[in-house]
Amino acid sequence: MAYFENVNQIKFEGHTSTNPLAFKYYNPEEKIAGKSMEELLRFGVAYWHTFTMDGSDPFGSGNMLRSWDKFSGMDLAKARVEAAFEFFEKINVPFFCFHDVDVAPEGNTLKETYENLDEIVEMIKDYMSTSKTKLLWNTANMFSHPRFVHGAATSVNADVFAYSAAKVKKGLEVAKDLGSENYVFWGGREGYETLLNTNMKLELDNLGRFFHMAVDYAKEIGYTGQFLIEPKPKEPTKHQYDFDVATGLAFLQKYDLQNHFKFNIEANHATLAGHTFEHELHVARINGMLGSVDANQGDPLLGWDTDEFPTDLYSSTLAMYEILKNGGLGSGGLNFDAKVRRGSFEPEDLFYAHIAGMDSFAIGLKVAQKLIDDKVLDGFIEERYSSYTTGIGKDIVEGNTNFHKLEDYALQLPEIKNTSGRTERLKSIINQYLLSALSK
Ligand code: XUL
Ligand code: CO
Repeated sequence: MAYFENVNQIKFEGHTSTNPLAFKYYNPEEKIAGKSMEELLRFGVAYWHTFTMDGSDPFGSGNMLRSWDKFSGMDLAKARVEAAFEFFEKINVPFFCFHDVDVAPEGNTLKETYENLDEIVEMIKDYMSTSKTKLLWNTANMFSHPRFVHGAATSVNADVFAYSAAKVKKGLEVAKDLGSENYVFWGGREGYETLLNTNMKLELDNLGRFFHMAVDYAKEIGYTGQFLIEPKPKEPTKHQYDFDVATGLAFLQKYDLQNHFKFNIEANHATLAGHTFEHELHVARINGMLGSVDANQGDPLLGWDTDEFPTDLYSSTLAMYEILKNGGLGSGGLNFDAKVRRGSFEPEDLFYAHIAGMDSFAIGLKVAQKLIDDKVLDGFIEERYSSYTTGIGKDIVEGNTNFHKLEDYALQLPEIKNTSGRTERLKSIINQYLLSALSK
């Protein structure tokens, strides 16, 4: 059965195409610095936003028109798998991602939940055997069910800690079974509402213990995918422990977990933390911790995680710049953790949204590669820091000086001269590069 019968295979038609169901910039085979766009961008579809999300918000009920919604229970779960693989093929993505509860309904007991999941995972495995679409990552949803009201691995309740461990144990088995390239931990309710009732030290120590047990279990079963932490500062919890990359990194270092994890960086989480997307990518990159990306964008006029499809070319360019500088994403990818707006409720909107996101990152990739080839920023930055390549600057970076010598040097300095940072000039160069890429 076809769930998207009005849509055929989405193809690349180039930037002059007026066909709404075609890529204008994303050409999977096109080579950028020797690698195909498909290999470099590694796009993924988020199962939850595309096949499970119904459009409901705190003020209104579900309104998405989804032909699989005529089913319920396990039949609905199976119909979603069929629809998902039809969608993956038509939009031509190499990856998808899911939470356990996105693909299979919870049963009345944990055992029943496992049985439901096993059945659907078998079906997914079957589809994957003939599909080019692979699993970028899976994860356990440990935030929706009321049992997680006080968190999962940081819950006040040891029974919830144990239940969460069981869910992640199962998730790692599923990851191994489906050949998932990564396993994600997003701490949905791993945080606190008020310090008046919170033992933060115990909660963080427990989170450290939980991650060590996950690392041990992956080793035990021979699962070799990359572990990823996805930072987010707030929502649903007022304060979340994995606030941003810097906070997450300090946590991993404190609990001696830094060699087992990297970060999955989401654009909208970065902006909620008061950072740009590229800031978070950069902090991860310079620490060797950039693992994967949840590609979306927020709305500067709204204060929450709006999870919009990414269409901001400035942001996609600076993001791709970081990713290229990182030498790519390794086993990671660009997962569209993004949902269509409530008003975009028709099934075709799922295609328009992904096309918009994929084209935006394809443009970002092209412009970023050109900025790197032409050493636009590298050249400027190299020159800006040139005082550290000779004389006293060289002594500083090579560790050949101390406060005594520096004081002697400062005392005999005539006049200190600084040069302009040229922010506006650099921004206008980026605009120039963006516009010239768009006209090709
Ligand atoms: C929530 C979010 C999650 C994670 C996976 O803000 O980003 O969907 O990506 O749990
Ligand atoms: Co996310």
